[in-house]
Amino acid sequence: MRSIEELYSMLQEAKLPTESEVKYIMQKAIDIFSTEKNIIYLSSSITIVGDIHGQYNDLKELFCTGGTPPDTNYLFLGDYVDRGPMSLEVILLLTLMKIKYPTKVYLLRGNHESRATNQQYGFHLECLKKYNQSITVWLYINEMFNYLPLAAVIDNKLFCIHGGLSPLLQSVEDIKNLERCRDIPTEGVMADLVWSDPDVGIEGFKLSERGAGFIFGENVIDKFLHVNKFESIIRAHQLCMDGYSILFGGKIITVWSAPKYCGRFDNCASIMEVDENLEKYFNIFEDAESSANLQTDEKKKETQYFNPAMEKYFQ
Ligand SMILES: [Mn+2]
Repeated sequence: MRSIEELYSMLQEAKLPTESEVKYIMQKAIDIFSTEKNIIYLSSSITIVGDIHGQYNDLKELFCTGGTPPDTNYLFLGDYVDRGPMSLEVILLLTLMKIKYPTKVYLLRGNHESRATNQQYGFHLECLKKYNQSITVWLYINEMFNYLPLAAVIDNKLFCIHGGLSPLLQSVEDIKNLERCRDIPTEGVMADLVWSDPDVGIEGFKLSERGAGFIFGENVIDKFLHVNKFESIIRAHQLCMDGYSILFGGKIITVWSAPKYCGRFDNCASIMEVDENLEKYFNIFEDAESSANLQTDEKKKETQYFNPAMEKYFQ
């Protein structure tokens, strides 16, 4: 059995551990996630990352852009697996990063960190293919997913989740009481947190066309922010062509971190840096392939400062 240090170095080069090493990694991760509550309370400065979806090479590009822990604090908003070709490498690298730097790296659960979902959208097949038709690795990793926390709060002001709000959710206290260490149910607060989406032009909640969760309007967001004394909701879960989207004057922000999503979209990706004053900066990055084609000196790491007055240009 190799050490965590050795396994971490291997994953930097996309080399996969053995089945029993995956079991060992997941057990260590479960030990750490078990000590975290349903909502984790964090402090700025911190960099927030949206969906990755198995795009390992682009994740490496993300770390080139945003720095690596322990120099940068990270909060990942979920959806590490499915769709892309290297879900195993992504989730193993991030899990090892969590084990190595448990107070510098935080991982939330997305709707794809669920057996029912990742059996359908690529992760299950990838595990079988890379582990000689054995289902064991897929089972170990899904067991770990059951321990991922559901939400984070930064400086008591920014409420962070994968998806969105729930009609059954009044206060954050309702999240604290959830029995989270299980697969994501098809309905209820836990499901809605990872499945829901904000929408313009609607009032209240409507059932989502995704088949789980809800879409919700500005009045829902206003009420939730007011009741819980938060400034903004930071979430992922929806593809943004610019890498991020800002709705309702910044009351809800979507961060998307999978460039050229699935190889089918020509979208940018971003990570959102939150500084000590809760100022937000979107660090835009390209997919690994496009980035490699650029000469280093012309490589442009674009940072955009979030100014609510410019919201209309961003949508
Ligand atoms: Mn999602």
